[in-house]
Formats: sequence, C-alpha cells, structure tokens
Amino acid sequence: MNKRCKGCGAILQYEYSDKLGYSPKHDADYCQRCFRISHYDDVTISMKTGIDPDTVLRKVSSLNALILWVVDLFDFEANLIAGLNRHLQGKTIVLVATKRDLLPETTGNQKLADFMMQRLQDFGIAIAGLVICGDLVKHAFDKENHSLQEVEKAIGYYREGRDVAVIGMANAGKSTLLNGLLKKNTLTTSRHPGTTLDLVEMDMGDYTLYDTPGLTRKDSYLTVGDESLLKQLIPDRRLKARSYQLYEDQSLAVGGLARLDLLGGKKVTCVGYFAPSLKLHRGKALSADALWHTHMGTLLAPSLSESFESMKRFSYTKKSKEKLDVVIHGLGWFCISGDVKDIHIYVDKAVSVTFRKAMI
Ligand SMILES: Nc1nc2c(ncn2[C@@H]2O[C@H](COP(=O)(O)OP(=O)(O)OP(=O)(O)O)[C@@H](O)[C@H]2O)c(=O)[nH]1
Ligand SMILES: [Mg+2]
Repeated sequence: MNKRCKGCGAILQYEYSDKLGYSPKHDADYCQRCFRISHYDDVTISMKTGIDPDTVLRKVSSLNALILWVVDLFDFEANLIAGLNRHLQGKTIVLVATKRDLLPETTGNQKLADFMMQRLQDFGIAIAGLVICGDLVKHAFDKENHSLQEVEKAIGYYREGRDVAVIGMANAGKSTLLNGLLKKNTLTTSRHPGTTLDLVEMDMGDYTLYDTPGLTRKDSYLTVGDESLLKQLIPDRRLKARSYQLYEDQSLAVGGLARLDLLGGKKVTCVGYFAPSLKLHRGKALSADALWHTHMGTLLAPSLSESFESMKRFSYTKKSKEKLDVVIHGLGWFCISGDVKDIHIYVDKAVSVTFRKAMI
C-alpha cells in the first residue's frame, strides 16, 4: 500500500520534487511541502484552487462517520455550504464554530448560536448539534477553555458507534481542531488555504478520526489574493470594532480592496470588522471616484484589482431600521445601523458580497 504523508494525506513519492507528496527520504513520515510549511511557513505548492470539492464530499459521504462541520466564525458566510445535507445524505452533522477568539468578547455565545441557527435555516441546512470553540491555536489547553471537552462531549453523544470526520471550507481550522483532539501536532496546519490534500486517517482507539481537505470557493479574497495579501487579510488577533458616525453621503475604503458608499442617510453608524492591519479610510462619497482613480494601490492599499473600473458593484436599498451586515467574502464585514437609504459596495470582480441581518 502507498504510504501517505501524516501531515496532509498526500501519497508520498521520492522522484519529483515539484510534485505533491515529494520527500527526499524514503523513511520520512512527512512530505517536503508539510516540512517547509511547518518550519518556514513556506507553501512550496499552493493548492488554493487545486482540490476538487466534489471528490472530497464523495469520499466523506462514503464513510460511516459522524460529521464535524468546521465553520470559521470570522468568514461565516463564505463557510456556508449550500445543499450540505444533500451532499452528505443520512449523515449526522455537528457544526463546530471556530475562531470565536477573533470576535469581540462582549458578544455572547448564545447570540452567536441564535445567529448561526437563523442563517442555517435561511440556507435550509439541518444540523444535530452546535459547539462554539474558543482559541484552539494558542490557548486550546487552558483551564478556562472548555472547547475541546465540548467537542469530545458532542462526539460521545452523537457518534453512536461510527467513525468521525471533519469537513468544511479551506482554512476553517479543521486540522487545528483535530490536533487539539489528538493532543499533539500531527497534522499540518497553516494560514494557506489548501493545506490538507487528502483524507488522513487517525486511530483514536474506539474509532477512526478523519481529517479532510478543505472545500474551496472562488468568490473570496482568500482564493484570489496571493500569499502576501493573505498575510494582511487574515486577522492575527481579536477584531477591533471600528466605528464611524456618518451625517452625510460618505464612503469607506478597506485599503484598496473594497469601497462602501452610504447614500441618502441622516444619522448612520457603520462599524467595520476587518483584520487590524488593514487601514480603513473615510471620505465624502462625492469625491470617492476621483480618490480611487488616483490613489488605488498607493494611499488605498493593499489592492488587488487592476483598476477601479474593473471592480464589481453590489447594491442594497435599506428599508427597515434593522442592523445590516455587508459581508465581503474572505475579508470581513461592515455593520450598518440607522437611517441610510442606498448602499453600494465595490469589490474585486471575482469576489462575492452577502447582505445579512447583523451578526453582532
Ligand atoms: N484565531 C484563530 N485562528 C485559528 C483557530 N483555529 C485555526 N486557526 C488558524 O486558521 C488557519 C487554518 O487552520 P488549519 O487548521 O490549517 O485549517 P484547515 O481547515 O485544516 O485548512 P485546509 O487544510 O486548508 O482545509 C491557521 O492559520 C490556524 O492557525 C482558532 O481557534 N483561532
Ligand atoms: Mg487542514
């Protein structure tokens, strides 16, 4: 039988150093790519778009396993999987929400749970249970962090003799969660989406635990951004709510990546939730076009699109007083409350935007 890399699941091979699974040593447990990711944070072969989601879902659905669906709370909308129950017919699904540590501490878990249940209902996704995890990277084993115990409890309750497999979008934190359950860093984890390459089987005594490659979506800054952009987009610490009070037509820029125009408002509060390293600029909506034409890529940085004209616009007319989130996949979101009429948001042409009832 072919030997597989313990970190990413790729079949090990010893001939082609530019192909997946390569190792220079015949007795190695890990491929060179995993070694370089773990030791140098260097992803030698990017698999951001190279893994076929249908193949992954097919492999997972053929297992007799309880499913832990790992969902990144920061990038929640882009982590939803339409038709999940159809893809995994007959499977019991427990949603495990990760990266709670990035969201404001003041937001209660009950509120987050209610929000998620509502979104799942909107998407027609049914789950059996829900666990919200705190920081699984730096504080997984802290006394006051009960996340892993809660996941273990859910496994004990819902497994009913079956194996256990994780699924979810790339970068959701699946391998990190499993390393926590294994209590050692067996699996390769990284901020590069597409780290895990194939199913990885681990013996837990009573059952087999499976890590799986993340599913990818093309309409996210996580997929279209290059490695250096990813470093800036992904928050490395808790998000600071950046709040703006607006009294006239205004425009807010997230670096040179996204522009939000709020029009026809009298008194509007807009809160941005983005990686702390990303700069937000506020200005008059009237002069925003000129600003973007001249300063995209310089004052408005980082940027990705080749020009402002090439960016795509999404619009929304706010009719109720309800707080509204404008979510930019892979980047973060604005929460808008108060009296605003028209909302326009410009993003890279490949990226999607979702308008939703406020999460926080
Ligand atoms: N802030 C925070 N970051 C996390 C947490 N869990 C995972 N991460 C980070 O998220 C990134 C992705 O983690 P992985 O475990 O590699 O994600 P994955 O779902 O296995 O990704 P793929 O293998 O690409 O599908 C890494 O940079 C992790 O450090 C968490 O609880 N909090
Ligand atoms: Mg992984």
